[in-house]
Amino acid sequence: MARQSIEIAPGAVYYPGYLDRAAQEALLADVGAAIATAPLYHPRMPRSGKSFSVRMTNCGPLGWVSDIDGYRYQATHPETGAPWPRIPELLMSAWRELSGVPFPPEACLVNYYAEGTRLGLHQDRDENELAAPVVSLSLGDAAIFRFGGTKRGEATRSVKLVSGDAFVFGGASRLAYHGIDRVLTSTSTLLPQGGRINLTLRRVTPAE
Ligand code: MD6
Ligand code: FE
Repeated sequence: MARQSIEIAPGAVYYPGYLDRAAQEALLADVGAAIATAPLYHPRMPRSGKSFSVRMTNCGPLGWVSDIDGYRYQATHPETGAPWPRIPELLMSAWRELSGVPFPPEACLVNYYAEGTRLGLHQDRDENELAAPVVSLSLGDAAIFRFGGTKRGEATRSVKLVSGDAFVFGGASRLAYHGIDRVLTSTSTLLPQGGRINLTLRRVTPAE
């Protein structure tokens, strides 16, 4: 299918409306099943131990976790001790279509934003395969996504991400700072409870 894509910065490509409503519903059902086995929880910040306002879980052989000891990838859920569920096939096919790399992702971080939650400006740099982009998909309420340069303090711009949008962060933008300033409540009917889900697919270990 021909898809609209907008290069926001070198290597940072935005695909508005990547998933149609039926695909969003199918993906939401898969993500709901994953959350039923790997419940959303509030990670804690390194050092301070303060909770993130966003709740998280993961799918895939590895999952990103954060606690008082730091950020890392691990194979099991920090609260249940169980392996993370598989990455849904719809996400694997999005990765094949959008990532531009011939190897599979290993982690899918699931972020859930209830009303009033946000995610501070950060880099995704806990992966050891920076040749692979991070592929992001959004479901539910719209959000204001802030995107900057690879150094803190560089100019930023904002993009409104709505349900079904994809965003690929690779190349010169792989280590760009980004975050979610706010969620625009009641702007989508996809999630019965409201709020926003963001899914980010990552390759964690070196591919070769
Ligand atoms: C979010 N996204 O959209 C947060 N990270 O809720 C991210 O932190 C992110 O969208 C790396 C690459 C793409 C992203
Ligand atoms: Fe990120």
